[in-house]
Amino acid sequence: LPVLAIDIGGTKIATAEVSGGSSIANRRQAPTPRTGRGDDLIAAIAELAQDGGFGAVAVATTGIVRDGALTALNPQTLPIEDGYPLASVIERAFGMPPLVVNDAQAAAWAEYTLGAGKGFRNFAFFTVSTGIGCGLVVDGRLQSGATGLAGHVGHTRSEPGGILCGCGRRGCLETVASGTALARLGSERLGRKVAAPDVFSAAAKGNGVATKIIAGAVDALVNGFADLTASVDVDCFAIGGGVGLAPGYIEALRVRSLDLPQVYRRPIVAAQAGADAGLLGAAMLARLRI
Ligand code: BMX
Ligand code: ZN
Repeated sequence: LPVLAIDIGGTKIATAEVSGGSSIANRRQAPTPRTGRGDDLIAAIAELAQDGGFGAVAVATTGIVRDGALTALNPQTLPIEDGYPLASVIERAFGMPPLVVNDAQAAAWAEYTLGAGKGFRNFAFFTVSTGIGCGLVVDGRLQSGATGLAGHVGHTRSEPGGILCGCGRRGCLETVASGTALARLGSERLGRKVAAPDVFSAAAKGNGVATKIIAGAVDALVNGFADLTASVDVDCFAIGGGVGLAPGYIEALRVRSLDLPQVYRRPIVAAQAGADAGLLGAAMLARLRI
């Protein structure tokens, strides 16, 4: 029987049926209800997925997952009540206890097992989307940590004295380089309300302000990679997410990384499972658990 896989992001929710490890069918998606109420997420999922006929249910979600409960580290990325009992609510809706894992951790596992991270023992996957997520495989093991916080590199300090992040710290990488950050910086500096893709298209048309915003984000990310490499000696970085997979973005990261001292430089590649890595990784982890 296929696994029902659900990916809850800050911008969209996707569901799909995953069979035989990596084949995806009936992929559907809808905007994430950003109401702060967990039950609204469940209602959106129930609209997308039919119930029944599944061997397991797997959920990848933005935020910190601890014992099946979901808490936002940055409520601006996904507003949600603290400790929302996601696993038990999904179990009630779909009739079986789901596997629940952070979205970037799930995607890291998919990329490590069958995608861009294959063959590396220490591997990092970054999603640059609404927020900045990161999943880490260290010595062949996916890291989630005792409280689910492992890999939240989007909340390491990038800009001392920078703006307050939704997590409560100042100048987090996520405040500088996420899709949300690009939209905010773009709106402030371009003098009109823009979304992250508008900043990219302005830069593509030669707008200097937009080009500078993206360069700042790229620089912050590459230095985040260097910090992580200094911490756990990452062998390879794979990049996903709507911003991360924007045309030219990975090349910009590579070019900027050439300015780093050689010792910190690592391959930077595109995630192979693309936008489905979270769905696939969660499904794979659910199968491992069975
Ligand atoms: C945030 C954090 C991470 C998540 C990352 C990417 C929340 C709600 N989320 O740093 O757990 O992995 O964003 O999330 O605190 P996405 O929604 O952009 O995929
Ligand atoms: Zn933060």
